[in-house]
Amino acid sequence: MARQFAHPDDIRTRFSKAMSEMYRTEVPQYGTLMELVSDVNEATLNNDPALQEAMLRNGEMDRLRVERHGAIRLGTAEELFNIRRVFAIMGMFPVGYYDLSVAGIPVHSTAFRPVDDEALRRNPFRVFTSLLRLELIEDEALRAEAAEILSRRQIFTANALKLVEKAEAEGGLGDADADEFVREVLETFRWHNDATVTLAAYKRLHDAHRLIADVVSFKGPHINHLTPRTLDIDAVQADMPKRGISPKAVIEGPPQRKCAILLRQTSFKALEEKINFKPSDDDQSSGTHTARFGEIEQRGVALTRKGRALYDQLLAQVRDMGSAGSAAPDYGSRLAQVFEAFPDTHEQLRRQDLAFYRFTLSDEGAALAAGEAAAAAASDLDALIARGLAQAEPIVYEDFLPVSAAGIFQSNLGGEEQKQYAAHAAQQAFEADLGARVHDEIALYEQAQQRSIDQLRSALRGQATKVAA
Ligand code: OOG
Ligand code: NI
Repeated sequence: MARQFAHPDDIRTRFSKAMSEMYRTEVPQYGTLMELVSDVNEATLNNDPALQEAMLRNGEMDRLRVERHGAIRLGTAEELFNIRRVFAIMGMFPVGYYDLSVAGIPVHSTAFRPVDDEALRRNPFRVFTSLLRLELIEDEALRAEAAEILSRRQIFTANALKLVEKAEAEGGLGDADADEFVREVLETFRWHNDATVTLAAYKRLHDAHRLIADVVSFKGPHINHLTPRTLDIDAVQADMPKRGISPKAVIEGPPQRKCAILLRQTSFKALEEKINFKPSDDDQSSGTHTARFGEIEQRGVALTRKGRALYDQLLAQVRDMGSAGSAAPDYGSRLAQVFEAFPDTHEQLRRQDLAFYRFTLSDEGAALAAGEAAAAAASDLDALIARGLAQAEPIVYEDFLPVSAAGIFQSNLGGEEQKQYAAHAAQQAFEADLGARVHDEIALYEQAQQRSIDQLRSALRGQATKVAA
């Protein structure tokens, strides 16, 4: 007889809830932000019945309340390998490869998240996970010192690793084990005021790059932010100061539009932490470190490869104009102006193959008589939509954007930090460390869209063969 296992989606929800509770006690501004986002979301839905209806229809309303992402930065290949095993138990898999070295940040990253429709609908919790690239530290002695410090730490509790092995061997975790797993894994993400290095060592690492100090000096990869999803990022950004939060000046990503695309994000510095460094004879042992910050995001429709290419091209154009000096209009105006070239109705986005949609039968479509259903099953999607027999719902973008992520990293690292690293993506090396290939995010959206088309056609064929009552 099959054993009863806790469902991975359920373990993920328990974990994401535990993480949110922990972060709320560690970073009080996170609690304030959650209240603001929830107020703005409620007001947005009340003012926009069509949005409310669409979200109810898509099953998006339930997930909105629990939706958030976090981020961690790891130090070694072994840590990355094991975090993949941990996340797999919660139904989270590596999606996408992000090379942040192009933006002067010595990491490369993936996002662990659910991949299938149902799991995403239940709880799309994601963790943006970066791996430090020690090979980008120029100073050989410092590189060796960092590697040596990292090799001595164990970021998982012995119990967490034991439960991972058990889950892998048996195919899942029972309910009590799942609870224990959540408690044990939470320890990996916890903040520690005690550094594992002396203040002098911290300073050396910090001088090489702030991020290197953040990864190497502590016992574990503390969760550095937890981001709720808002339905109106401009409203939240505007209201933040009223609640004592000061966001970075610029919202990353596309401009405000009628049809939201991809992802818009903004962040704020949350805390300067007091740190107890390892005592040493010639240095004091107390100091500070800024690790944790806050962030909000608004998600829009996922783009096809063609749509994404257009997005990247327009964003590059905005940035190039900026380097034209003081004659150039400010960033917000440039962004709005350049993005006028990006179609802004769902009809155009769909017909020009710029964005992904989930196709469903309308009530009229579902009520077609057998003969008409047979004809409808064979006709093309545009025709079905034009006749009101089917509708196209935007597929939400579930991933991240490298240029935006770089902006978020930069803002909490202190802004000015800009080391020049030669751009070099190393996806194969990353995957070797991870012990798995990362999913191609665009292929996942393509498949989701295709599944919906297949389901729609097969529903119509089913209707066609129904004997009239
Ligand atoms: C991750 C920054 C990237 C996002 O939402 O783009 C990120 C980090 O600072 O570790 O979280
Ligand atoms: Ni983030």
